[in-house]
Amino acid sequence: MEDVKTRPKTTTRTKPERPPLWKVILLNDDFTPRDFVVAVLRAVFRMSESEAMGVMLTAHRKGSCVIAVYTQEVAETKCEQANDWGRRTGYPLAFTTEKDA
Ligand code: TYC
Repeated sequence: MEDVKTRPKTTTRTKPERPPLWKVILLNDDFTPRDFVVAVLRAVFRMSESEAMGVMLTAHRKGSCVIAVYTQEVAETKCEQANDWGRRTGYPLAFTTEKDA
């Protein structure tokens, strides 16, 4: 019985790294109708009417507005979808992505 060896438990746990986040940014322009910007924000970014209105007005007044942060792939996909809406209608509506600090 004295010979029974127990192995010390040496499990090392490494915390999974959080994936870096990317911002999706709405850029102002002088031509896209406000209602259209709101409609795109609602459809692509699932915003309520009042959220979309707030974001649109911030971009309109300040030149740009951060909409949300996602993992890089989601940010890029949403940004592309939103830019497609503008392209299809001929408005210069533009969204861009940027790595979060
Ligand atoms: N500035 C546009 C106008 O006056 C409206 C607008 C707001 C366009 C925000 C783009 O990201 C934007 N019709």
